[in-house]
Amino acid sequence: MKKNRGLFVGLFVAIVSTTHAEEAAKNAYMIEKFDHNGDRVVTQEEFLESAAERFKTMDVDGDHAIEQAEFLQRYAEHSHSTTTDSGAEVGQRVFDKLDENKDAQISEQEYNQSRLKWFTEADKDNDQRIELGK
Ligand SMILES: [Ca+2]
Ligand SMILES: [Ca+2]
Ligand SMILES: [Ca+2]
Repeated sequence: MKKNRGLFVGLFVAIVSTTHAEEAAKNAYMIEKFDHNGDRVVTQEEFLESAAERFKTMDVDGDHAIEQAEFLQRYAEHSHSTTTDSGAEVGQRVFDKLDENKDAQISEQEYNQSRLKWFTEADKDNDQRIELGK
C-alpha cells in the first residue's frame, strides 16, 4: 500500500490524491463491493442496503449498536496485517472516527451517516449513483 511507505510518500499522495485515476479507482472499488445487481452502477439504495447488512453482521449481540469490542473483533478478522500499524490501532482510529458522539459505540445512525457521507463524496455528479468515471 503506497500510503504506508512513509511520511514523504504520504504527503505526496495527500497532495495529488484528487487525481482522476485515483477517483476512478475508488469508484471501481465501490462498484466491485456494492453493485448487487451487476449493472456496474451503485445506487444509493444498493449502497445503504449493504451498509445495513454490514451493520447487522458487526452487531453481534443485536442491540443495534456496535460496541468497541464488537468492532475491533470484526476489524481484526478482516484486516490483513500488511501495514506497519497493528490492525488494532487502525481499527481503533476507524472506530473513533465513526463514533461521533464518543459514547464508545457506533449507533445505526452514526454508521449510516458515515456511509452516506462516503457515498456523497464519491457521487461527483450528484445523481445518487456511483458510476465509473463520474
Ligand atoms: Ca447496481
Ligand atoms: Ca451490539
Ligand atoms: Ca456513538
